[in-house]
Amino acid sequence: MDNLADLVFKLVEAARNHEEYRDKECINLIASEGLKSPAVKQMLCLAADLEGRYAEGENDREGHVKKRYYQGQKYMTLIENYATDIMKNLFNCTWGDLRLVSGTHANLATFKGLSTAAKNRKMVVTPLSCGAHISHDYAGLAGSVLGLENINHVYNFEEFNIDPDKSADVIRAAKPGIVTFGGSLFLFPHPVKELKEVCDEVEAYVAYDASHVLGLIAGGEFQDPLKEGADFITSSSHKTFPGPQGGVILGNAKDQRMEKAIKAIQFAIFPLSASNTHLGRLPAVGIAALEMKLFGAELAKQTVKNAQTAGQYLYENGVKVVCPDKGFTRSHQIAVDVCDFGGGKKIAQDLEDANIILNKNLLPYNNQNDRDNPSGLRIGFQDVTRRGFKEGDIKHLCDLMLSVIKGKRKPSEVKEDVIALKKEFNQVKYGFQSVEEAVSYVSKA
Ligand code: DSN
Repeated sequence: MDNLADLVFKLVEAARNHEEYRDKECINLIASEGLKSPAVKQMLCLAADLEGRYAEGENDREGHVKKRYYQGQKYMTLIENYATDIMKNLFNCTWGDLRLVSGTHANLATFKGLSTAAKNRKMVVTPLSCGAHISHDYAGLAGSVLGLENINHVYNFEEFNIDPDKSADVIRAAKPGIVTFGGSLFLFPHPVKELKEVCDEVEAYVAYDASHVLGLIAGGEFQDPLKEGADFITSSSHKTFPGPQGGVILGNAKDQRMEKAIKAIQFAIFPLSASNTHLGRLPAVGIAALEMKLFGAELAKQTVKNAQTAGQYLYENGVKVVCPDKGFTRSHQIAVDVCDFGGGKKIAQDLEDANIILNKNLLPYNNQNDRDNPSGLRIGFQDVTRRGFKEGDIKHLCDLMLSVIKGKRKPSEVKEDVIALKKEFNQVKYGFQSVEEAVSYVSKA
């Protein structure tokens, strides 16, 4: 091992190099990463003291601070209440909780809370192989941490979606306490409204993991799960919703059934799964929510348009993009099968060598034991869209990708073009350049 001085030197150098590499020289197509505006980044810096403080205790039925166990909280309480109210306003609901440090934490608290509020510990979920997040699965926190009994929705491989009729039969037979929707490979809205009646019939709580699509929901470009009948949204705050890394749970405290569940979820947050809740990110969440309120519709529309444009263009140029008959996607992502070109692992690496960053992905019909070499790629367009890419720019980017995928050019040559393209899109759009600009905008509105 290096001596301490060398380690520190290398650590600082790696951190600097990372900023240059990923922020300035690479094009980011990882579907789970968001792009924060300068105002959101500035707000994070302005909240530097808050980042080191402690707050723990109980919240009330509006998601406001009820009790804290430390002194010195007077502004921290206001900050938490205001940020929560801004998110409630954006998603048109009466209760929210921002104390979660990630989307997985939001799922942990929600599934734990609902498993005590619900009549049993059975949970119907999307199969992991079909795009559910690992936290929904028996192999992840739902099964291995919380000991919930998982039963799978029936998934239609051709539609890339849950089969509503067959899943209704599964729910009717299993009579679960919880039904979940949403996930990580998430191309089309899930059948929430179609399955709401049967969930009510068996008295199941409905939780919808919106981590990937929260920004699209805010922009009105994807199904609104609460309107369609979900009881709770669980989400991270840093994917298509371009805030700082964190988590959120949203719902409506509209009756005794919901109040019982909210109380159980709040208990699952504190004291069960969080002590300090990392408040330094909360002012920045509020700024990101304001940006989504003002610019979210335009951003979400262009994001989906860009994803569909890429789907169409790659497909027309000989790459198997899934679901051509369905317009490829209604979200920020597309899924591509590159088995004809060497598989997901090889192509993701070749593209990384060309400074185009995305992830290999198992597709539902792949051998699920061969996680290292799936045939798929998952490609997300939320980052490039926020940098200002329109349809023509997306086609240009696809041309660069195609030249690598088809082996027509060396990745190291394409890399120079990628760095040049990235330089043309070095500003963040659909947001504010500073906190002052955000404040002055709302005060004039
Ligand atoms: N695993 C992440 C994703 O890429 O979808 C979500 O936590």
